[in-house]
Amino acid sequence: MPASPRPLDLVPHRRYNPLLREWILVSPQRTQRPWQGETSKQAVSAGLSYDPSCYLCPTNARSGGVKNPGYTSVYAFDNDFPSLLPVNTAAAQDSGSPLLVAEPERGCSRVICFHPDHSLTMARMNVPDITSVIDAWADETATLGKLPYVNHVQIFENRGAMMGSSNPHPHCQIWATEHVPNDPQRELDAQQAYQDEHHSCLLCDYVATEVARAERIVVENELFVAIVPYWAIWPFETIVLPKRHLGSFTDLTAAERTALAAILKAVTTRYDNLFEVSFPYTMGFHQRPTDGAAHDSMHFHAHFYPPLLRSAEIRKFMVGFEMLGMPQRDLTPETAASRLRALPEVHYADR
Ligand code: H2U
Ligand code: ZN
Repeated sequence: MPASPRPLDLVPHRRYNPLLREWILVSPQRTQRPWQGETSKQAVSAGLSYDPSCYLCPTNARSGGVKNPGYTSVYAFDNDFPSLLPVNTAAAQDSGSPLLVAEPERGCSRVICFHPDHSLTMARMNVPDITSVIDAWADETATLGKLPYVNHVQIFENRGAMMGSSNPHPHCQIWATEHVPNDPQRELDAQQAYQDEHHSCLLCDYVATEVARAERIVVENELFVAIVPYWAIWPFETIVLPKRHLGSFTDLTAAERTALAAILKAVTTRYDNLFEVSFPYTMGFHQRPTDGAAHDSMHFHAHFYPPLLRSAEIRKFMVGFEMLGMPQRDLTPETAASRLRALPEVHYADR
């Protein structure tokens, strides 16, 4: 006799990621053991507002010798160790083999300090100060996007040593490139294909679906929503989406900038509250390329990719089957969302 179907939170299954057009494996039966509720509380240190040895603090010298100004708000500078250069003299070479292909790539790298206070994180900053960072992201997108050799502006933050951040001072990086990088290009192609087939926007339709069902929403306000995607890979991954269809930082109204700041603070606060530690993550924004084409099907969004799974020490590794086969998760996105949603809005250090 065939087994009767069991709910998805009990049995292994595949879920489809429509943005990358790939499958992920979900094995929720592995988490049927009761949740241990470990939080690995770390003593909240007072934190230095100014660290004389930090190369990002105001008035300090950076490693290349340039001195930072005594900045009082957001401060942006050209990365002293850029991954891309505006002038690229690498000649496109004929290697003589179709299997040995290389080409030049131009661009530039910037660093943005969010705030002069060394001890802050996005979760501990106030909404007006985060809004100033969003204003800077919009200005950088516009300025870099106008450069003739820049066609895509990737803004990202590595937070915490576990994610490779070189310094706790609140900051992010921008890599502006001549070509659209792989994942943004895959997402653009998927959104265009969906638009062609359904005559509507993939992520507008996704927001409507998730808002109606509510089970994967972490937090929302009038203009933005944060969701653990149905196809999330990282245990507590989220996607942050504007409810209105817009394609770039440069499209955000003043009200949307404030609403985005509030959502970023709300998401990062819940992350910190989950294990009562400063939660590591890589986050970044996907926006319309700056190549001059309309890219109307592009729906602006942020991805948060945090590695922690069960405590401040126990992280998810992308190894083995993930490296050789496909992404896999145990905890269902629905469980992750309900755990994040249930956490207090107020940061644990302020309680
Ligand atoms: P990460 O923490 O994500 O690594 O970003 C810090 C960036 O700051 C890194 O790309 C740059 C590094 O090259 N940097 C400078 O431009 N000047 C310095 O004096 C040190 C670090
Ligand atoms: Zn600092």
